[in-house]
Amino acid sequence: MSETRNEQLAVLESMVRIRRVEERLAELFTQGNIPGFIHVSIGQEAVAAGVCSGLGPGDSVLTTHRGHGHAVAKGIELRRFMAEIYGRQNGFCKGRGGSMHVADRNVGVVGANGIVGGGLPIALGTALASQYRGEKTVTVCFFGDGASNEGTFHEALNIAALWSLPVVFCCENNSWAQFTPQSSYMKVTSVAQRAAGYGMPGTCVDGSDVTQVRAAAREAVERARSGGGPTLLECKVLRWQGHYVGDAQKYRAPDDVKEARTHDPIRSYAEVLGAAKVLEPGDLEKIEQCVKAEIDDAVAFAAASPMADPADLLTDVYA
Ligand SMILES: Cc1ncc(C[n+]2csc(CCOP(=O)(O)OP(=O)(O)O)c2C)c(N)n1
Repeated sequence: MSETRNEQLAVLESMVRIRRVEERLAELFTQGNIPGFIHVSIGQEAVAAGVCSGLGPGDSVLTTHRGHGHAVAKGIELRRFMAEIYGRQNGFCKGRGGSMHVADRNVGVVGANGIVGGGLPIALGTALASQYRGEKTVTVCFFGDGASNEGTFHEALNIAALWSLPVVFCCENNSWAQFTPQSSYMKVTSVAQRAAGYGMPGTCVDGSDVTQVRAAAREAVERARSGGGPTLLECKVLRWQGHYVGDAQKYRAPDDVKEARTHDPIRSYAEVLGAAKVLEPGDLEKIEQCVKAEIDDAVAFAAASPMADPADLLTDVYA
């Protein structure tokens, strides 16, 4: 499928926005401006940007504790996103959720989730609602390789296949679950292999290559949208940083970290677009400037917003 220059530049811009947002979050967290924990996806941006580039505003996304990139790529409003992470009243959850609980239903960000594997059953809910109403919208559920060992993963894939639900299960496999390497918690090396056990297609791509991610995601989204049921899409990525901001990764060989950082999805896509004369001199600088201005504005908004009020603790709760 041929695509326009603007579409390709938008994908590059999306990856740059994710990277710069997370770099800023890490900086603000280290300075003590942000409560709780922050998990960044630096180095993994091609998955969020690539998959979300094929979705429309009516499509839904579920994400994880490492979910800033997915929310940003889906178009979350940066001001309220930042205010939520700052713990401020203007945040999407009035500052009570923080980084692991951002959500913006206006753009289909159903929610991040601090419970590993927690998004999978919720994705069945949005996908079932879409199928029931005949809406032709798709749900993408992002999760990690660690989450693919939770019961929720197996239950969700089974029902999704059985009911042909319009969902794409996107496993962002960075080969670590906190401080444990993948080989210590699962026998198979590829999560996509597990698709066969549930009767759905499983695909595995290089998640550092946004072109590959986009092609595979497009096929999976089209299958879901046209009533063909779910797909398990595994994107193999490399984790540049620790599990959370502040984790020095002492449990990892320094060469492994060094090697991971040689796979830069932004640099490689910029090179591809440069060689094709899609990216012209000055384009990347313009993208950087525009993204910086958006982030500066969002941070200023968050910092000026009132703190979440402890007196509101019991409002908006069910029981
Ligand atoms: C149900 C549950 N078990 C354990 C944890 C603690 N925990 C937080 S993140 C994480 C690792 C998740 O690994 P993975 O799914 O591969 O995602 P990644 O962090 O690599 O993006 C664990 C075990 C949790 N939050 N929820």
